[in-house]
This record gives sequence, structure tokens and C-alpha cells, in this order.
Amino acid sequence: MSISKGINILIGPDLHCWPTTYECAPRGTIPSRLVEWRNIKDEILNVALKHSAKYALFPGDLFNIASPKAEAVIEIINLFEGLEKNGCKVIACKGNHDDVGPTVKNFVDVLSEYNPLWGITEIGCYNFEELSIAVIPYQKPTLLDRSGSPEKVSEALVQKAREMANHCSGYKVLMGHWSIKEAIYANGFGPKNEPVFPLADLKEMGYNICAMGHVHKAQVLNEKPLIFHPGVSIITKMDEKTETPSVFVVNTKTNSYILEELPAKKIEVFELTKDSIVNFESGEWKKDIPEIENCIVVGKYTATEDEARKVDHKEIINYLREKGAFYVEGIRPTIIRKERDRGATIDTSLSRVEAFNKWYDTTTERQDLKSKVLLKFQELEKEIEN
Ligand SMILES: [Mn+2]
Repeated sequence: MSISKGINILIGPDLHCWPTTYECAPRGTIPSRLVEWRNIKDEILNVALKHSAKYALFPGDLFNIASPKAEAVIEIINLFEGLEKNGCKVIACKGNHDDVGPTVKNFVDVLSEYNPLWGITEIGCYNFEELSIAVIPYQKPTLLDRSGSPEKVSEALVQKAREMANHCSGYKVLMGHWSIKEAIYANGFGPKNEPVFPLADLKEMGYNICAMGHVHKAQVLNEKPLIFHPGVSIITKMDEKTETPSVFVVNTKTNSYILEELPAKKIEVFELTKDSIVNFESGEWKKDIPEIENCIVVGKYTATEDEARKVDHKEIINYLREKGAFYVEGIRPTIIRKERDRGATIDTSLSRVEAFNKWYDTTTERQDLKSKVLLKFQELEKEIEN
């Protein structure tokens, strides 16, 4: 490919290699989620080859947890080696999932032993033939501003990115593991009380591309310059059910991008109708089940206590397995109870915070404490999420 046509850059999502949620292989056999990850890895290699990508960027959360199994480290090395063997240079940095604390070596450091560009943990600028890349990996916010206050840390992030834009030359890429202020998370909420890059700042720093990991929902926030969150490579949580894990391929000449889908398991949620519940024995409920082959499946229904007694969860689960479900996460009834029917229907469609809020209203707990308790709960929720 001649320079006038530009080059293609593959930009990967949070890799999260390899999660153990929804694992269903019998003990002693190859974990099914590892098999899934390997398919995803192979597809990333295919996409790089198909588009003759000259660079592959991975903006953090290479591992799903900070203490991954040795096999996960080998998987990532295999992926990066495979890409480089095909002439695609890999640049990857640390995300919050990879971080174990400021002075402690982490598994991304292990990758950097193989190749310093595979495990970047410090802010820096890297100049290559066709482009330069400024990298702002995740780090503990207090290292960016001692106060740790989200506003101050955000200011520090913007300032670092600006400084580095001056050190970069030619086609400029900013890659990091931070939320963009205007982004929406997979749970439907935006970032709150955490360091962010305001979109308006990113737009005028002089970068051609800003690619940020961390947000588990793929989204393009601006076309030119191209500012986006690439999302996730594999689904690990219920609130990611609407995601289609993909990689981005960006052309430096046109600044246009395409998405290539990854072979990640999908989550399928179905709901049994009232008729199906009332006439459960008839087996009519089977027509409520969509195509679920190879999917992680959740079933729902709403029923009174009497109606719910007729519903045989085991029978439903067996049927889902017959139809080729990859993993049955559960059958989740919403039971309508007359004695405390205050409109509080709590099921998995609610976020934990919403469910807690509704539940609290139905209890006899002191309502004047509600806002305090809710605030604590939200903080806790935030810690779990991130
Ligand atoms: Mn992540």
C-alpha cells in the first residue's frame, strides 16, 4: 500500500483476557471462555491481516483482573506476537483492571519485559514512521494530582495530553484508559465523580485520533478528529448485553473507520408471556424462546405466587440447553405479592441502585435515612463497577 493511500490502524477494545464469568466447561476440560477468547484472538489477527494493518493499538485492560492466570499472559503474548509476525506493530498500555497499585509490578510490566511497547505503564510519546502515539495509561488518580479530586485529575489529564501533542509530529494519535466526559457506560449512565477527558478539549488538541479504553460500550463521540471508546472484546456482565464486541480499523488518509465484529458470545434475554405461565403444562411457553444457540441466556416472567408454582424452571433450563444455549444464567421471576404490592417490582432489568431504591421504599426502614444509605450504596456500586 502506498503512503498516499494512508495506512490502516487496528484499534482494539478492552481485551479483558480471559474472564471466568459464565464459565460452563466441566472440570478438567479446556475452559469454554478460554476457547471463546482464543476465537476472538484469532479474529483480531484475521482482521489485521485482511486490512494489512500496520499498527495495532490496545488502550488498556489487557487482562480481566489484576492477577490473571499465567495462561492469560501467554494468550496476550501470542496475540501480540502473531500481529507483529504479520508486520503489524503492537502498542498496548495498562488499564485499571491491570493495575495493582503505584509501586507494585503488575502483569502489564511482564508484557513490557517482552517488548516495551506491549506494556506501557507510564505517560509517554512514541514516534514512528507514519504516525506518533501519545499514551496515557491508567494510573492511580492521586499520582496525577495529589488531591485525587476528579476535577483536578481531569485538568491534569488534559494538560498532559496537550503537552504530548506538542511532542508528537505528523499524524497524531492519543490513546489512553480514561472516560470521555460525554460518554455513556454500558449501564446507561455517564461518568460521575471520576476523572474524565471533556470532549471539547480532545477536539482541539491537534490529535487525528483519540482512542480511549475503559468504557465498556463502543461509541464514536466525534468523527473528525475521530474520538471514540472501542468498548469490549468479550462480554463479562449482564449490563453489556446490548454490546456487539468489535475492533475498529481506521485509515490515516481518509480518517474513516470500519468496525469488524468479534466472535464473542451474546447475551439473550427472553420473557415468557402471561398465557405461557398460566398454561405452563401445555408447553406453549416454548414459542416464547428466541434463537439462543451459543448465547448466554436469561429468562424472565412476571406471575403471582400461585401462577409461579406451575412454572418448572428445570424444564425450561433443559429446553434451553437442548436448543444450544451456551450458558443459562438463570430464570428470573418477578413475583407479584398482594400483601406488599406497593408497585415495587424488582427484577434484573433494574440496576442494582434502582432495585435497592425500590426495595427500600417497600421496607419499614426509616425513610429519613434513605438518601444517606443510597449514597453509600452508590459509592459501593461504583467501586464494584470499576
Ligand atoms: Mn475495562
